[in-house]
Amino acid sequence: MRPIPKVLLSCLLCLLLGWSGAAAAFPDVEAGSWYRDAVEEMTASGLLSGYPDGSFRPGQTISAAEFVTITARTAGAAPSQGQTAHWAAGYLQTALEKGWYDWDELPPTGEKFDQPIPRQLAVKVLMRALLPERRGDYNTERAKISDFSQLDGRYYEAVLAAYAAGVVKGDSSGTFRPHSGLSRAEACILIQRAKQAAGGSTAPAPDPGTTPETPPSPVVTVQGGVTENGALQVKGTQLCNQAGEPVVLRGMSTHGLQWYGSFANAQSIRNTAQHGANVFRLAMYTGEGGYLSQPEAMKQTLIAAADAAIAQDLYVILDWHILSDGDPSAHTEEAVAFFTEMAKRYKDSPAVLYEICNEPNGNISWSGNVKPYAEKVVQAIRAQAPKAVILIGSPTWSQDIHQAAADPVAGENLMYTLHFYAGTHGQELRDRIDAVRAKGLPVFVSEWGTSRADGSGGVFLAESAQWLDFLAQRGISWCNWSLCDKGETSAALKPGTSPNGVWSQEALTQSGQFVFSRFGQ
Ligand code: IDC
Repeated sequence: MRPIPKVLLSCLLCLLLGWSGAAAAFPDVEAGSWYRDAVEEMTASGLLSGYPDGSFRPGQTISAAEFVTITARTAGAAPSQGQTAHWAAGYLQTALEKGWYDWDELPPTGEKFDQPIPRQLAVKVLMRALLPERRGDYNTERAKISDFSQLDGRYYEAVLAAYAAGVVKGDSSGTFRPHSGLSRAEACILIQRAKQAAGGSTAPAPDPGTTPETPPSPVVTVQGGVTENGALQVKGTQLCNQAGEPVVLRGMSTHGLQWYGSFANAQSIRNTAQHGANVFRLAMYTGEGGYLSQPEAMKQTLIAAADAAIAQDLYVILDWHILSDGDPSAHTEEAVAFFTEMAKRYKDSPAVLYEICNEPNGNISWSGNVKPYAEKVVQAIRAQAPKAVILIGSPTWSQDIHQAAADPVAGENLMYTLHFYAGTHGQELRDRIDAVRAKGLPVFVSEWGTSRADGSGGVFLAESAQWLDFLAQRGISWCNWSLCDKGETSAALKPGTSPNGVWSQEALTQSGQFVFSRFGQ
């Protein structure tokens, strides 16, 4: 394609986006129409204008380039150096750099710039640009959207927030039509509503986290990796960094290393880190063909993965994944030997956390089996790594944290794991978390899934979001089950995904898209 001459280009920009700042009376914007006020106000403030022939074309579908540019200007953002000669490349580059959308949604190479922007993407861009702190209560907002199931997981948060903020209002049938385009008139209304909800200011939108527009969550946490946070410690019920600031870890758990160890390789870990995770959990099954039947091989897989995670600046959890072997005290000796060796090996690394019993279950009790086991293993780890954070499970697949709260293990930097699956567990377990924290028990969600407890069914994204909002409010860390390509809904990767390549959004399952989009929140 021949490049457009610069003069013509700036002319086009003026006309389309109204750099003259003059309010135009558009013949095709009828008096009394539902969008007229919005169009007039935005034209008057110089954010928008019409076409060279004087028309506004309210019914025309807005392109991605137009929508993002107007949003960026409304947010007071400046254009950066674009990667192509497209008239909007500069603003789109800024939007990309600010994380208002991801590379694959609107590649900077420009092939989607002039296509209609899907409504779900438009809302994401708008909310991130103008109302980055807003969240929507899933129960209230989801009820307003009759075609909620059509939404892609990665847009879920933004759309709920947009409904909550009144930026999007359902039509009479309650549909949102996430994959359809927006007319220019509709876009104008949405942008104006977001601008008003943000306080009407056209000043640059604040960076999320520095000057939030809504009151901060009860716990303000830092993220970041090991270099930034150093050795972890537990203060009260809160996980903190070396400096004593509340910290939150969010990331993935592997599936069983004996089956899906390939997804614990350096490339898979790098992929996960690049999506914003700061922790990686290594699920080393003890039973089911795992460590107890092939200790050396499993240990080597685990060590290689732990080292790869550390190389990516991630915290790493060494998980003694008891499951079918429900009583941890049946193998105390093996666990003591294993954790002694690991703690010796990693005693100087601030990155390593020890999870000593994934999910005790069956005919066992806290006081008779789990606590005595935990005391011995904690002591063994402490002999090598006096300060490392240790995660302790509880009966009923790590749900009976109330039993641990009534009779905790003595010592510092100990946390208790709570596991949930969004299709199975809900309010009752959330209430339990609040109850044990009130008693001073620090909680770490070292495993949760978007599926039912059997790893399948769903996915239950609304319920998952409610859980993650709950955890974020309390500064509770989590790892999601699981990073593998098994054909089950809890898996983050579609079957056949290579552990050796970079993963596009298409490689991620519905669960994976949702979970990866929540590492930062
Ligand atoms: C599940 C896996 C599934 C596997 C099964 C048995 O998703 O593919 O066949 O284990 O090994 C847990 C466990 C975790 C379970 C997961 C889902 O910690 O090992 O994985 N789950 O069932 N606790 C609650 C749910």
